[in-house]
Amino acid sequence: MHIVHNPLHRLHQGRQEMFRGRLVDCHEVPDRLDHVLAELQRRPMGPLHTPPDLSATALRPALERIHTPRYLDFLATAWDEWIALDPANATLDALPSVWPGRGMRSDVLPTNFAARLGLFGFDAGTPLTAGTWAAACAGAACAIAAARHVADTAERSAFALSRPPGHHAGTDFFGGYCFLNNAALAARALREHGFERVAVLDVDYHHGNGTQQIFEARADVLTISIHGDPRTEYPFFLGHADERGTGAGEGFNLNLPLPRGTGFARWREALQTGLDAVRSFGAQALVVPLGVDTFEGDPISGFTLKSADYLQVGRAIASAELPTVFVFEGGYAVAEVGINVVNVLEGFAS
Ligand code: SP5
Ligand code: ZN
Repeated sequence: MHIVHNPLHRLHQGRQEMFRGRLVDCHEVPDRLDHVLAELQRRPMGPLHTPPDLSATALRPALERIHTPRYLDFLATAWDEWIALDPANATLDALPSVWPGRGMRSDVLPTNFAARLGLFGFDAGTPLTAGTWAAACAGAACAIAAARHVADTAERSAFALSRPPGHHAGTDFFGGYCFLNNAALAARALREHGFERVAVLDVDYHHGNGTQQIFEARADVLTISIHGDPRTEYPFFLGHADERGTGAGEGFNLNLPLPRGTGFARWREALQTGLDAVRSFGAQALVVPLGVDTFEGDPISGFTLKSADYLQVGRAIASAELPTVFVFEGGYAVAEVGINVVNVLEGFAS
């Protein structure tokens, strides 16, 4: 398997996120990725690569295929604007605290920075830091490089080991620890490199709301997400079973919400339902936003998968027999995240 990792990921290092009226330490920490790298050194799945050009400038045309220019412009300059407000802000992260609620406007771009932060960000749990933009661009470059490798070579699988994660980020919003939608960028790259129909099968604990929003009106990308029921689980406001896509995309989104407490037997059935949909759709390539926050020990999630189960997850995904791009997403039991991710890859390769 071709593995592309983000050497700049540590530049994104949030300090705190809002939880129940307090700022608590961030769950999405750089050590997560380094645990996966360490496990890949113990159990190599293939050579490690880094994309030759990680710069925002090189990436901009590819990013604009998924994200809006005004959103990208905001992200690119946000940190400079934040410290221009007050030099003391250099030791703080930027978190939104005001949002355009229903009946208010998001078409007019405010001059005020806090207002723009809330216009583009949908939660107070996703700190924007000094290195966020550079890290997110490099991570997106990894996802695109992984997709191109699968499209351009005989090797049929790749893993983009990048952070920050991406599946909560939409065309023009960040949230859920995500800024650029790496999996959507990979799907788009596959579409542009010869695959007419691409499926995204999101196995992260949380609904992939950004990916759904990006592709909801399209028939060429089938989006599927298996996740905690949004009635009780983040991101709460999308991910219900009755969301089937819109317009030309009607019938090309499948949500498989499961109750908090769901174990592997039931989760595995949902995965099979997803894989059946991938097959009926006639997908020619597959993108798997790979979160392992379905793990029993995850501090912010509610499913009970065990480490050994992830070998079976990998095997089941391989049964689709498709060119496959895995993209790293969530998983916050830091000590086990490497074992769980590499178990999926090993099960897939076996
Ligand atoms: C990519 C991904 O998995 N994003 C998940 C974002 C979840 N954000 C909200 C989590 C709030 C949980 N806070 C629990 C704190 C317990 N100490
Ligand atoms: Zn998640």
